[in-house]
Amino acid sequence: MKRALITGLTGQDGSYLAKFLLDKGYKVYGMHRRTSMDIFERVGDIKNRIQIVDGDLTDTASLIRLLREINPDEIYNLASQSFVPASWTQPISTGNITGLGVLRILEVIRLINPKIKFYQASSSEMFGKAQDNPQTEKTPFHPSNPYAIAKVYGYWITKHYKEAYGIFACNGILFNHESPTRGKQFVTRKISHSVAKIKLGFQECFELGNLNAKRDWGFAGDYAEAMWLMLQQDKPDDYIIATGETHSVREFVEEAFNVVDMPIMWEGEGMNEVGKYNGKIVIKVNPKFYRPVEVDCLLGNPEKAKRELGWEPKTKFKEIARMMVNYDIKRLGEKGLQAVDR
Ligand code: NAP
Ligand code: F7E
Repeated sequence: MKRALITGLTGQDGSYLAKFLLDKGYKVYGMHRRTSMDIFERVGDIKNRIQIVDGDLTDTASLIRLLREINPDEIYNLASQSFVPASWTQPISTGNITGLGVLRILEVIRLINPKIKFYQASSSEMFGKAQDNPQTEKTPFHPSNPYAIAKVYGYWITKHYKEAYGIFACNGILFNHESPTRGKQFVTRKISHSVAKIKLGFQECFELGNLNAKRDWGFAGDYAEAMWLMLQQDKPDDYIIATGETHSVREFVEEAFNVVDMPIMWEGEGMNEVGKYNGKIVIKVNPKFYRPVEVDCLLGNPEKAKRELGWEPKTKFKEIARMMVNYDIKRLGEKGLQAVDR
């Protein structure tokens, strides 16, 4: 039985990957940092089949202990401070977790067992003000926020440990991927949750930032398989994981409202733009949600992953919006606003 250690178990991707690896017959260890509340909602259904272990990417001693105790065959490093706006308000901890955290694990692998295979959750945010369109594995990085800059460090230190010490280390350069369990701060889930609240009469209107930003949005459930495939190849390499389609925040809003049969009309411009349904304002723009530097458009070319890993995205844009809105409607209906709107 192969053993895999996942950092970031409690996050969106951690839960999808844990389920995927359990289905493949792995013994799964999920790293969890101490929190004051129970945060295992995403892994509730598989919690009893996973070994939950304590550790923190900022605490090298905890990583040494874990690698000695578990001696995993594979490590998937999904833990990070992953919310871009928080990387401006907490730039140093973002650099420490998202950037230096990668080095800590790699160094512990090198010292304890350099045969452990390592997956690093790299990000399309590294392309930032993108130099090519679509972006490929050869596109130069131009990161535009402290999160992306920390990810660039993580990317290069992963490559360096492969080149310098022969560690089987891969970067998955994943474009945005969403799901019903996406954090509610991220734009797609903020929209699906708000649309559900409006549809059920809990709320009248919600606010967004830049409606024109474009992202290549895929489904997190499809992307977990790509992470695993990278570590099953003969040689370690880096891969773009994307859908090859880009859509604006505005399109996601329209699609989410279409799911509940509430077609939106846009009126006005810039900060004064509003979205209306049946003459009533349901969306406003608030400059509070604008970023000091925006990444305007990301679009990935997943050809290499298709060719070499045999991986392809299965879930289309409209299906993702439908899945998310329907999930939020069901959850709000069953649990009520107070239970879910924390
Ligand atoms: P997420 O939902 O924000 O989950 C992040 C995870 O990291 C959580 O389990 C969190 O624990 C954990 N974590 C944060 N700081 C930690 C620390 N100091 N020590 C140990 N664990 C820590 O992120 P996600 O969407 O699943 O993304 C997974 C990874 O892929 C992240 O590295 C992200 O940057 C990267 N990525 C994501 C996307 C995307 O579109 N989702 C795209 C490209 C790359 P708590 O639950 O305790 O906070
Ligand atoms: O923003 C715009 C915002 O926060 C997407 C992380 O998983 O993917 C994610 O980073 C876009 C941006 O994700 C609001 O300005 C408009 O252009 O959902 P997001 P992100 O910043 O793209 C990458 C690949 C990662 O690696 C990250 O870890 O939407 N936007 N209005 C808004 N965004 C938010 N959050 N809230 C708004 O109200």
